[in-house]
Amino acid sequence: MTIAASAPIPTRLALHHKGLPFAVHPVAVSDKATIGFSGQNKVPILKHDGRVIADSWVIALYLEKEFPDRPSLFGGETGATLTHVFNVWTDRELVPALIPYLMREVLDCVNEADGAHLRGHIEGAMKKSLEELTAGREQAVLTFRRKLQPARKALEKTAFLGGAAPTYADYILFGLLQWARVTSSAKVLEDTDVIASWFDRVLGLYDGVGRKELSRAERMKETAA
Ligand SMILES: N[C@@H](CCC(=O)N[C@@H](CS)C(=O)NCC(=O)O)C(=O)O
Repeated sequence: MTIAASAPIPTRLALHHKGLPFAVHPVAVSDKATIGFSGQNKVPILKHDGRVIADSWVIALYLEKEFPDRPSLFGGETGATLTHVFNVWTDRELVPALIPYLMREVLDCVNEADGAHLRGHIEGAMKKSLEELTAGREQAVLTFRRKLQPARKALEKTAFLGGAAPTYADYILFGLLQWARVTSSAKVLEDTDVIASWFDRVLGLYDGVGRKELSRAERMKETAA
């Protein structure tokens, strides 16, 4: 099983959850030739048994169907339906809320071609220039934290969004916050936030695969040393 990805965090955690071996092939966001075989232009893309599956949500459904005897990603059909709602909510509400806060630093982490590609993509989607988006970043992070309130309420009661153990919903939200951790040294969550404790728990899952990915601050420290 292989995945082509630049930031395929929920997909990677889903594969660990299922206990499946896999290899990751990183692809630059502007490099559309390499992923042309998939018939679309985004990552992650999963290759398994001669099949090619794109879109993280479609991949999660595929893994659940193909590997029903492995730990469930959703906890049944009702769980799958609710997780889909959570996935759409995260994509439509949380991602655009976080982008103004992070985008300037995200662009620092990529090469010129990817930077130009991402800038065009984000400015088109958000209908604002990067400079306008960045000007509102301090307000944006407050809005983002407020939007996390449903997850915060749930995590006051349970260790994971999935309950006592993690499910795919945890990986969806973790993916967004891990993207922030890796690309930005800005503080997305307050230390006392119950979501910060949950995030730390998810960083430690599967022998700490999340934690092994260096944060922006850790990378900067290594470069300075
Ligand atoms: N809904 C899709 C979104 C995929 C997506 O936006 N992927 C980003 C990287 S995380 C990408 O490939 N961006 C390249 C581009 O937009 O050209 C999914 O969850 O897989």
